[in-house]
Amino acid sequence: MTEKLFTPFTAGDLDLKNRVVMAPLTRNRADDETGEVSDLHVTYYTQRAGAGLIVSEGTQISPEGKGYIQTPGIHTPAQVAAWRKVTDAVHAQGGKIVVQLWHVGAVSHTSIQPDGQAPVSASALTMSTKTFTHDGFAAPSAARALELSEIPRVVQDYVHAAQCAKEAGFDGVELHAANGYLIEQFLKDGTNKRTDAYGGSVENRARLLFDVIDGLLTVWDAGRVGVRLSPFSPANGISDSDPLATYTPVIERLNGYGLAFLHMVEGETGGARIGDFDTLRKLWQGPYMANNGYDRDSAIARVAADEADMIAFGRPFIANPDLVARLKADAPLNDLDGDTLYGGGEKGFTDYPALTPA
Ligand code: 8OZ
Repeated sequence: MTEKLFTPFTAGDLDLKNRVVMAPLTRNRADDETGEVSDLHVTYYTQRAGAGLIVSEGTQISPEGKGYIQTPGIHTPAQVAAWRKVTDAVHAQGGKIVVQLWHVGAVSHTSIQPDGQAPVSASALTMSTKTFTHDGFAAPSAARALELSEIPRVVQDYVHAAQCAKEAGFDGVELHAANGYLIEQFLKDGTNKRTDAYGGSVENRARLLFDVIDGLLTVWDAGRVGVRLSPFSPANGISDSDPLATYTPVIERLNGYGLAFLHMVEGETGGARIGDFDTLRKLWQGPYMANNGYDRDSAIARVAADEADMIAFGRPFIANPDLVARLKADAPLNDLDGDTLYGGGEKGFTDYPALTPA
């Protein structure tokens, strides 16, 4: 019997050959100066094209949106040309790939920002987390609050990146609105202390999210735009005093857009499945992509029960390029090498073996 997890699914305008998604995974192997991906990325993503959908690693929309060394961008012609090799190669294997549009906000460091400037956020604050700099792990620098007058420029940076994504041949975009980065710094009340139209009420805190979505929809059809949320995650030291109160109206409003999918981090990335995400899941009427801590059995069961349409796997996809084939066959998985997650070259990136060598 073919489990539903392995059957085709249409997420908005995206026709997927199965419901197993490669989750976005930061690997820090892009050119630090230019933000370009390399031929190694072509190999890495092509090896994983058995996924129904690949969500690229977080990819910054602008120099200001960068928070870690060696992460790729999608805002220059050279970055577009480099990504084009990846998308062409994935498509040649019958895969689909969307780019994750990322602005880190305050999770950055002056040594990574253009001209050594302070990172930007909803409010003046310093995130309690670590970023990776040229000198190793470091606390983020103090961020300044974006001026009201600057917000249209930030939205325009997302629109520009979305246009670049189209030129690079992606099948769509995923807006990274999770894990303590810029959009979440506006959404959650632990980081948003603004007193203007972008702070205070949930409607105001969600204004940037919806401004950005409206901007993306000037470039892409809604059926090619997904959104990633992590309502309950304390990632990067973020907090909200009442996640259900914040995210209930957000999800209700997202329902009206006809988006390709909602990608929900159910709990904390790489950590516990905390929070009442089931309540939020029931509010969502579109394609639902569940993420966090799934294994073969739980993924098969959740999709079979119609509680999720797609399951995004992160770490299993790092160590198993042919994850879908292995899950189908109930074959053993390779172990993950924790020392080669971030930075370096092909070791731990493109050298994990497939069951059947390509
Ligand atoms: C791990 C290391 C650096 C960044 C996220 C983009 O949590 C990330 C990330 C994860 O969404």
